[in-house]
Amino acid sequence: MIPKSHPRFVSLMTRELIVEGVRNGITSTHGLIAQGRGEAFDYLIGEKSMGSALAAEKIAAAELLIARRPVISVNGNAAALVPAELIRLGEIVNAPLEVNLFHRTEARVEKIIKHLHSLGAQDICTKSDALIPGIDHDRAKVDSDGMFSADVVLVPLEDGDRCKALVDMEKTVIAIDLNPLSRTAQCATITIVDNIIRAVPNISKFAGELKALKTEELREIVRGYDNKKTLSLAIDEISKNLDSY
Ligand code: PTJ
Repeated sequence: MIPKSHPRFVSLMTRELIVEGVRNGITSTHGLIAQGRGEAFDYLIGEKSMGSALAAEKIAAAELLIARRPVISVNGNAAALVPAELIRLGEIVNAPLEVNLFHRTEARVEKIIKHLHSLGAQDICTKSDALIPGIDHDRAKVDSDGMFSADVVLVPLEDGDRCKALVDMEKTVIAIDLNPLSRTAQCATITIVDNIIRAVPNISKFAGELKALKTEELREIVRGYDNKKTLSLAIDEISKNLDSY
């Protein structure tokens, strides 16, 4: 039992969720390594949402609201860390969830779908009847009515190859990745350099605030968005944070 007074309470509890995810067969063992890598970047970031991340989260919310067919991709780490928050975001922006795994096994897909249903998810794309072009074997499997035909896809902790393949399909790809240098971060349309545990509630908050706007007003918000600039601002903010030590 980790006491709330522990200075690293949030970080340690997040680890617990990932470990529990692995124990329950939801998260892949590779997810532990991914989390460790993410933690290292979060440490450099200062474990808070940077200004550049908040700006990207607002743009992401607007894009999800503008979308005709938005889809939220859920992998084993996301399902362990923020399942209820992803369901809530899906409800706010009217986007189904779709379980999409890098280390895919049908057993894990089923367990994650069951887990999401048990938390109240109503709208989950469950078919795997289409393939993302250019990606080999199981990692390419998607739902023809879900990610395959989506115009905007939110991909937390995505693999670089698949991120690029989704961009090549001319989708707007919103990535959440604590590493601003990763291939995913570099190739996504919108990169949110933030921890998924902060990013998803932030996007929901912005989406709630923007929901009443007309589509043209939302388009005005996203107009001129420059992802290279966002990434460079994120790196600047990390450097400044390091300079303060
Ligand atoms: O459940 P699966 O099979 O789909 O597998 C999921 C993982 C995450 C294991 C898989 O996609 C993978 O191996 O990812 P990578 O290539 O290790 O990339 C994970 C990226 O996410 C890295 O750039 C990490 O810095 C970042 N990351 C890790 N934890 C977090 C994070 N970004 C945001 N929030 C986190 N909590």
